[in-house]
Amino acid sequence: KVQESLSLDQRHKFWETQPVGQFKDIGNPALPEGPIEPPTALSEVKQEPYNLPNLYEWVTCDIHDEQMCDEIYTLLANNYVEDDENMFRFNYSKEFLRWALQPPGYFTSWHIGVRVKTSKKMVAFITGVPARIRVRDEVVSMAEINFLCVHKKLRTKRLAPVMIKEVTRRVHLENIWQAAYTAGVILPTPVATCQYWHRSLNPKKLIDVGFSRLGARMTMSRTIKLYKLPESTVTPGFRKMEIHDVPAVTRLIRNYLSHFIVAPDFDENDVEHWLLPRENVVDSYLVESPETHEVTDFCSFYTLPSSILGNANYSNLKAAYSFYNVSTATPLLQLMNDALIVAKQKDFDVFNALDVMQNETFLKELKFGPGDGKLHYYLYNYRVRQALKSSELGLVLL
Ligand code: NHW
Repeated sequence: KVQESLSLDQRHKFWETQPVGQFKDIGNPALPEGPIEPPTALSEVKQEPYNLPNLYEWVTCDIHDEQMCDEIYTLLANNYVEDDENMFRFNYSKEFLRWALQPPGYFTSWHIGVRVKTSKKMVAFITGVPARIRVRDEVVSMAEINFLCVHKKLRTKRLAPVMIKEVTRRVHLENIWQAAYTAGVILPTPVATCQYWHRSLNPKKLIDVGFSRLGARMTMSRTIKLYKLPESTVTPGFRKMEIHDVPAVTRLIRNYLSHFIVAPDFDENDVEHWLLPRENVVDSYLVESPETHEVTDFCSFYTLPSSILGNANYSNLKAAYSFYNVSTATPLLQLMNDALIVAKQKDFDVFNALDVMQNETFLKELKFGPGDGKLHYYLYNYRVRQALKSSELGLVLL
């Protein structure tokens, strides 16, 4: 709480210049919802890249290129997001990065690196991918911005604002004027603030590496028993999603997401890309009614391990992140319990979920515990009049 009020008075030299909701405008009823600035003519978009400090150069990253993919992977594995205590750091896999960066209609020009001119070492990165995102009843073409990273040795030199302006320029060149992104830090101005919840699958390891602690009056063996799950799933007709399920899953998801204020507008191509299972990247299951063969329910999670920093026994934490889930016939609680069971079978250590969509209805009952730290959702050049509740969000970014 203290942190939040501090941040509201802080000056944001860069963000104050950008078309985003400003702190001083919070709650001003005179400001309309929608784009903050109108699009400009494409001919008026700056044609040359922004200037970088002299030692550095821009590079457009072809993620198909194995060596390029290695360089990006290494930059992120060593310099991307850590928890507040610097005990864990996201370790996105190369297959994951290829998936995240190449959805239908992606632009290579939005995958932007910065190299040291002399050594060619990759020292910074930012990406965008195109998405149609609905806000209330408007479907808006946006860029989803992710993987902003500056090498640890180059921090606080105002490189991030240049990276953000450059990706903005390249998004504008494709005639797109809005963006969505999430961050753990407070910037002007969140459209919603969410919390992560964690469900232990391998409590002994989680405690050993300092991810969680033994509860009060708990022993290790009682804790292991508390989190024990059945060997196999319980819902009849629960199975892995296959390519022929794409039309049915698309219908199910579209209908479900229509209930939220901000949500992606998925078509069949998007569903095939984002939700068809990919080994070690994304897992999706559905319930096919044994009687009618109708697809009635769906659940999915993505694989995002974290490096464990400075533990003698373990170096990798295997985490599953809840993605999109829809229940129409199976209670959501039972569906998600089956998701936990398959995640356990696949040897994940922990199952994470945000309190978005209807997730609050199962978190406590399925023994998720609240995490520290928040995740804030932002829109660029799109004002929403009032901050949304996390349960009004139907969007999960990677
Ligand atoms: S959030 C993950 C961000 N990455 C990390 O946390 C990795 C570890 N940290 C770093 O690499 C998911 C650096 O600390 C970074 C900042 C690079 C974060 N978003 O260069 P300076 C995403 O990738 C502002 C936005 O000196 P630095 C989403 C900060 O408030 N802004 O800092 C990305 C300050 O501005 P202010 C952020 O520590 C969304 C300025 O940067 C930010 O060396 C991007 C300081 O720059 C963050 N996470 O580097 C926006 N963190 O005004 C997309 C700091 O306050 C917008 N800052 O003075 C849309 C663009 C497309 C529009 C299309 C129409």
